[in-house]
Amino acid sequence: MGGSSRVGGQGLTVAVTALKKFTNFSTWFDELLLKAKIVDGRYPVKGFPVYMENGAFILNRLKSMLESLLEETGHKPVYFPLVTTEEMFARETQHIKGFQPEVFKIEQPGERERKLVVRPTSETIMYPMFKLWIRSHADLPLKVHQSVNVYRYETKATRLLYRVREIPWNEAHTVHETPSDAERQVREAIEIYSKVLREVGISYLILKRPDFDKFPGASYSIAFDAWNPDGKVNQVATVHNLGRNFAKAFEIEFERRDGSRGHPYQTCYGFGYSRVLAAIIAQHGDDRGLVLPPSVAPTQIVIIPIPFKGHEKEIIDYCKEVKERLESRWRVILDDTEDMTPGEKFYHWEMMGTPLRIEIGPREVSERTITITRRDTLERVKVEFGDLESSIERLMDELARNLREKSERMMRELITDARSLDEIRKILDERRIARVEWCGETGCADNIKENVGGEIRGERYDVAERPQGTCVACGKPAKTVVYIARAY
Ligand code: PR8
Repeated sequence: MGGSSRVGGQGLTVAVTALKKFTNFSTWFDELLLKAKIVDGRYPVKGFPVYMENGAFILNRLKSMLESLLEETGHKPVYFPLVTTEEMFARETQHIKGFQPEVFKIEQPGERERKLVVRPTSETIMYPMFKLWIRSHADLPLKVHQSVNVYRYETKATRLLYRVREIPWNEAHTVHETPSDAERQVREAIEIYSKVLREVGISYLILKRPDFDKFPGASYSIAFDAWNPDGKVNQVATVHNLGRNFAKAFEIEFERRDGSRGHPYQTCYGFGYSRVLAAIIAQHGDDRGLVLPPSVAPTQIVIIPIPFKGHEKEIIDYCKEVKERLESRWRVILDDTEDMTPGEKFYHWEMMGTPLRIEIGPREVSERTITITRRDTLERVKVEFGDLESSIERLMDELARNLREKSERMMRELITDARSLDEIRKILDERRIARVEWCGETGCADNIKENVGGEIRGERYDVAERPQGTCVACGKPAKTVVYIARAY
């Protein structure tokens, strides 16, 4: 999010917060997932949802958008195995401590004692191979990525898309000569993730997690926390600086330019596809259903003929002509089925979040015009056939920008300053995010967590915010400005 440090939360736009997603998020969200063919949660294994045609389509779009940015910046694609041994998995002490309770294990046939660990993330799977691949500075930087599923036996309540046990993500892992190379890589990763999220209009805070909440084995962790209508932030991606912790545990060594030997510096970062999908639905959707940014919409334009007795053929012919002109650039459907009225079709495609709807009746045919309705504002505009492409392009851009700006506004409005635990509690109860000053002590963080039902998510990474006063919990001089929210 941009560099604002205003005191927000002076009352959310009333018209906006009257939306169903703000008053009854779970029901709204769950109904929409099924109706819009995103995901079906009725599969009989908990935490393993079934992605339906539109959900799978959007995941694939996110994947190709992210992967092309990763590959443009020199990340090579790899595919590592799903499993490792318990011995390898236990190499890095903090890492095993963090993940032990969450791993799925496979008992090897005939060898009851030895089990295979199913990846909850791939550090312990990739790094033994990095040890073999890296010899000297000439092999660095090493930058690889893969889009795969990882598996975590989540102990917190599972939730469709937000907290699943089969997690579709992209993970990238890098190795560098110097600490400043690793720092630079952290910034590059943040930039890549920001670009993809901008493409889909998602707003978030980039937060440096407090030490007690960093990734197991990392030196520090940066997270993207997206706002959600129910007030629980949605961590859509994280970037971790691993320092040399894993390099030491996995004995990765290289020969430096001056001939000496040492351990390299590592980073890793993950982008949760299903959580980004959840954020797209939750941040942009409205009472009529999905509102999809053009970059990921399975259907970007739907053409709906408005039948008129005696003009059927010319209307359909004109619809086809329009479709032909558009389909080389956009994903277009001509909905000429006869089992639904135009009104029912409008309702259906609004539910599906299709960015633009074109209606064609006898008037459009005779005038050679096109009537276009935007999904986000439901505004209708009439354009000339000759201006078709440029008008569509402009409307798509405006729609994408409007979604992004509306979401950014909401992010700013949700942040509210608090000066006491009571104030924090009140802010969280109103489904907002509290900004407070904190002394940095874990005791105070625990105190806050116990008393307000939300947790310290961290301090801003992209904006320097200096504390002016005292810790919200103990009253001693504050060391940092942090954000507190409930989370998925
Ligand atoms: C790492 N190692 O593992 P991370 N449901 C949905 N999405 C999830 C879930 C879940 N249960 N758990 C995590 N994610 C590092 C970085 C390699 C890659 C998504 O980091 O544990 C979240 O968006 O922070 C999370 O930010 C991301 O995976 C990375 O997971």
